[in-house]
Amino acid sequence: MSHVLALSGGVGGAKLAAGLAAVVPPEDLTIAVNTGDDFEHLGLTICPDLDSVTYALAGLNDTERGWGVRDESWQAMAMLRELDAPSWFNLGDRDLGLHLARSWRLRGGETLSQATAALTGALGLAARIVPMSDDPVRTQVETDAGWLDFQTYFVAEQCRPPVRAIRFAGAEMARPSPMLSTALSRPDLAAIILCPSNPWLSVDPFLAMPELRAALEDRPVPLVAVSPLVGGAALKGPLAKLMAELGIPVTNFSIAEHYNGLLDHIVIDQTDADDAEGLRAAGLCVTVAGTVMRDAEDRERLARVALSAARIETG
Ligand code: FO1
Repeated sequence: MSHVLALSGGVGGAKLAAGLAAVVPPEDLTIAVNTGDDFEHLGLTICPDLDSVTYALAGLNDTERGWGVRDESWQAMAMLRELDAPSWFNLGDRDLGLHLARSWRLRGGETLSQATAALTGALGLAARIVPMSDDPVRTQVETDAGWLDFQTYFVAEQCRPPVRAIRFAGAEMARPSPMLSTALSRPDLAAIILCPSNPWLSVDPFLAMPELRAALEDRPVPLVAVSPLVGGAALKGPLAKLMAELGIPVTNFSIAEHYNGLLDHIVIDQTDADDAEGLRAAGLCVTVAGTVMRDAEDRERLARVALSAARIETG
């Protein structure tokens, strides 16, 4: 098989990334992950989306909660509360171990790419999971209370404040990570897949890096997006609320329009089959499929659908 590059955010994206990793040989797959949600907390560097993808591929993820490690214990959090230290961001004990190991590596001089390779390798993952950049990019949202860092908005404020605008601090100067750049320039690159992540919060941080946007615009291969909407709503997270607040209709047309000529093909859910005709009329190839991923079978099936949309045979 030729090389596949997937761009992913957290939870929804991580599910498709896990499906791709199950059907594409590890040497043929690069999964680049949003780092706009990353932040510094309690002296640690926390990379929620990299961790969601890592845990999903390692089978360690908590599928109920959607983030963090399953069968987690919370002793460190209990101690933090006792010590009157910040406890608004929940760090399970095993998860904390990962943040400690990453932060230790970064403080020792490794890049985020090197630290991520070491951590995913130690967890036994053969798949190439890479940060979108080794330079800091920080997603911030503008609310009535001013600009909020992403995790303050998402976790501390539970996405309650209406969002007026979004920015990606540092993106203008950020370069794609070495492994992402390598994947983009591979002569055997066959497809780029946008996982079903929030276009405004999880994919835009990638596109805000000028070098990456230009590389995607000049790509010689199909770009296939799997829509994060199901039945005109988002399965999880603030996508539908955010779109409404930004004055954008919560439809697949808005998603396609947002990517502004970048997409060749969009995979939409079967409950939105009526959108197919209009999307095709707008010049896109469309595949209608079940996009809800409840288990490994669903994840692999959707991965095969996305690959076949890019004309890659998985056997
Ligand atoms: N999301 C929450 O809603 N509450 C939390 O306390 C929380 C803790 C957390 C810890 C580690 C981690 O990797 C992710 C965590 N998330 C939490 C999810 C995180 O906020 C992500 O940004 C979302 O998954 C959006 O992609």
